[in-house]
Amino acid sequence: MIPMRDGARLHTRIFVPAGARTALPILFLRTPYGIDDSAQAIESRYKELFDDGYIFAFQDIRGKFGSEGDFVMLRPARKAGDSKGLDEGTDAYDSIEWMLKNVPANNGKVGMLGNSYLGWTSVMASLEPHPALKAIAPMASPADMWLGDDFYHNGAFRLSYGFEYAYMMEDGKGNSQFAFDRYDTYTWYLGLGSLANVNRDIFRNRITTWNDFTAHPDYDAFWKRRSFALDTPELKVPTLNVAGWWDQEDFYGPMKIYETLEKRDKRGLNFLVVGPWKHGGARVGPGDSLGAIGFDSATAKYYRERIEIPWFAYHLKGQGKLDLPEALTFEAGSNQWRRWDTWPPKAGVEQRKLYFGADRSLSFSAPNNDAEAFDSFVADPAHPVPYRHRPIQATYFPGGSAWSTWLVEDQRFVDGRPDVLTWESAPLANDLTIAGSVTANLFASTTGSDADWVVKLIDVHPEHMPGNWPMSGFQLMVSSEVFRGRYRQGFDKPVAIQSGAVLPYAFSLHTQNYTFRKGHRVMVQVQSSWFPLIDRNPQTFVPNIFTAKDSDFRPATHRVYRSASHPSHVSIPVVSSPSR
Ligand code: PG9
Repeated sequence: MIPMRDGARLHTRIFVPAGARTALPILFLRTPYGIDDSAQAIESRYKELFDDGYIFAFQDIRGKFGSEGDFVMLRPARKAGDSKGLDEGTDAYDSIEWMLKNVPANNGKVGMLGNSYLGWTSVMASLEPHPALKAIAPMASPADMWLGDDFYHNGAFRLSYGFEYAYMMEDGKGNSQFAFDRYDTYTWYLGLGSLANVNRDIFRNRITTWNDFTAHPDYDAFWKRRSFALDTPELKVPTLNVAGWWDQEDFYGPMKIYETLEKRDKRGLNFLVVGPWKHGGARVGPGDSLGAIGFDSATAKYYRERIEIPWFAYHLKGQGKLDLPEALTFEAGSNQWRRWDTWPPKAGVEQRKLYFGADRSLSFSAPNNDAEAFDSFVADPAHPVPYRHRPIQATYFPGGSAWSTWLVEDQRFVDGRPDVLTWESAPLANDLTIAGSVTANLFASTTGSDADWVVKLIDVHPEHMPGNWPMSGFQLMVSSEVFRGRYRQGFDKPVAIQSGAVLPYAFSLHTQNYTFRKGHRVMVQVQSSWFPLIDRNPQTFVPNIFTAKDSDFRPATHRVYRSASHPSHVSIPVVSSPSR
């Protein structure tokens, strides 16, 4: 029980390798998920590091499991220079101070690491760091819960995750799984009706984070205060940012943290590694495949052995040298690691527009039709498009949920739906490699007064693959995102959409490094629901969707335009120099 400056004591388990012949550095992990399994953890997911010679310290953060004090979801960092405040940074600082004095045979150097919430506690510790904190390797740390991480994306609320995670963390001091009365949560969430029913019938105002969702639907000071970008000081601690292209929870976060720190990195301490991983995928297993997609090599093992071990050995033991480019990305499709001196790359890449065309075609040729051509569909909140195959198990369903690999599911399961629009290219004559920013640029209208727009960039495998029938015609989502229409004039000011008006919606589908192979086709799909990942947009403007009435949810007809004056497209970063 390590005492903090305010007297609260934090439950910590420390493992010192038996018979170590030299003083060792400490690797420190701070978690809200419990530390009872830490002995197994150093024998499994941290084994390579432990075998390389480290003291491991695992700590329950304030208010969780064995630690005293109150848990605050993503406790905001105290203002710079605030010497009285408490946050995850001060708790890390006080713990490091105590460990240096009390843990036998430590070498005075500390590193921090961990996935997601643990990545975030590592990043928080590095803002006003203890001088002994010499390196961190945060994996999939969230950076902004409203713009792009676990709880919302561009204002669209991540219903299943937000509901289940808030309950898990705040129903008690440990972790609780919400007890759904059925296996397919799609029907459960649909039966819930308006989100106003959550507090009325289920949570009864007991779950603080849910109350915060309800009170702060827009991007207000509450969320900005929790955003990483705010007040970030000059980077002092060497930081290896780790992200996964198919991270179903926090991809925005590590990319945003890398980008933000890069602007504050005067000494070249900031690095980026992105692999073909699900959330935390680099931590366990070989990483030679994800779902049905193969990568030809053990990418996660490569990360752990060739990147993470040398990273900490260099910074905490003064061993070896660093052979890291500014950014290292795994290019799925060609299945190669690529080294970049900036991310996104500035040279050798040309931003090209993939236009939606007539007869569901997709090409680099802009439409030249004067008439207002469009494709349309009816979006009915009573029948939202599922985001993954049903049955949709609870997010962390004990014994297995398809949650962790949903981003690589074959999109054919929705391709035929009348409320999913699809445009597809001819088979590619050559490999097409992208590296950098993918952006959606829609011109769209609705008969309602609010609407969500989901855009997916997809690699369609050839239909005839006799050597590999299961992959024939497979539709792999390469980039995707959702945008809640009411925020098109600013995330802090929701405004109604004028019925029938053709309006531009431009939003990022993040960065990607991927090769569409010769013979494959490129596809874009547009739909307006992704349920229950994203809550249903009532399609009738109401000031706060969390308090909408059931009668506000109404079908609407959406149009996506593809004319010379309204050329909807997806912009992709085409690598122009194939001779890498
Ligand atoms: N994605 C998880 C998370 C949720 C909320 C806040 C921070 C992180 C996690 O895996 O820890």
